[in-house]
Amino acid sequence: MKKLKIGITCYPTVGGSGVIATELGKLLAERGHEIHFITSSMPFRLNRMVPNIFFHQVEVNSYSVFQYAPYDIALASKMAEVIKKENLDILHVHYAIPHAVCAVLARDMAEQNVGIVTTLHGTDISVLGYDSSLTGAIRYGIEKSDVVTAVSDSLKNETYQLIQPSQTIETIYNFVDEREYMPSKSNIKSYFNIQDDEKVVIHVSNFRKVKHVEDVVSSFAYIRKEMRSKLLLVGDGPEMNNIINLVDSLGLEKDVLFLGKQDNVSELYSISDLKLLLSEKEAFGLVLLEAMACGVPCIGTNVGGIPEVIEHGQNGYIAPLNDVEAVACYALKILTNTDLHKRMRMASIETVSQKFHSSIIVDQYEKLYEKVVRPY
Ligand code: GMT
Repeated sequence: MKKLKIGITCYPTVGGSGVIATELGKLLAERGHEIHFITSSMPFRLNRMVPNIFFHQVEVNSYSVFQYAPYDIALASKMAEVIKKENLDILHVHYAIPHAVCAVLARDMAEQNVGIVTTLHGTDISVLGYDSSLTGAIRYGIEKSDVVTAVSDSLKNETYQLIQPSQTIETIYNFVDEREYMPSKSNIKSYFNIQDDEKVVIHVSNFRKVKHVEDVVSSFAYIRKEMRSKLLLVGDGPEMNNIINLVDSLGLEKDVLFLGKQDNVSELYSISDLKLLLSEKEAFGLVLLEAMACGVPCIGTNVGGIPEVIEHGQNGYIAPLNDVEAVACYALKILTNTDLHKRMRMASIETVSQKFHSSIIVDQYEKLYEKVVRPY
């Protein structure tokens, strides 16, 4: 296809939507497109020099007349500047609010025919969509975009129900870079003093309330009663204190390892036997895909897009929300049966390569771009 000039906006700090936006930009650049990140800081996954990738920083100044610094206006102005200066074909924004609305404003300001692609990631609908002060703006951003995608069918349907836009939404699933997330034999169990005969359960998140990390710990308490095992908790966030208290009150201090934020999560997956994601809201669950790509079967809740990633009984299990006993039961089934674990491990790797392979997903985005590139 024709090589395009594509602007990408996302929240550049830690978070699944920023990861997807950045990884997509990197893969598109490898395919020869020119990528312009327009963000408030360098996206954290843009940690090495990549040809064809440029970074335009949005500077938000604070003046005493403003009660709040005007990020949205600064972003729209920067987008308009980049659209004109670089002659962008496409502006692909991740997360509806305020990015889709800023893109529409920027297109007007630049008076240029740039195509706008908006990708919905989850909380932009499942949390902000319930705020009546924002629904009108979300609907506007969606309807004025040329193309809108959602990261799962579940999020697409929730958007139709909640926002009721007169715009078609296409599901394009998330992906991982298979060169980074793959099964590996590296054995770093000894770094954490984990014995070879101990099973390792892992949870990775931003420790927000919606992630129900307390359910992960409670399920692990059941597992720990039945077998020698360790729980790795990776990440940090507002619920951390409550989780530390829960671990103490259950007497699990020796068996729960708090690892904080980590860059090389794939190494941690290489020593993990099982992943738990027990959220009450989850549009997709990118961390599931990362684990599965490394050959780690997952148990997740019957929520949002999780059942589109975990095939119950094939590459893991789906449990009802809040049902920690059911989670523990499924976990013990996987951890005590070597054949089942092996089968689920292989199925996990296959799911990632058949249904979510980065080349399939990037092809889908390229097709959409082709559809919306406007003649000048
Ligand atoms: O999970 C979070 O709280 C972060 C959030 C984000 O905006 O980065 O993640 C959302 O987007 C990810 C990438 O598409 C999805 O994998 C997550 O499921 C989604 N989070 C929620 O829906 C809660």
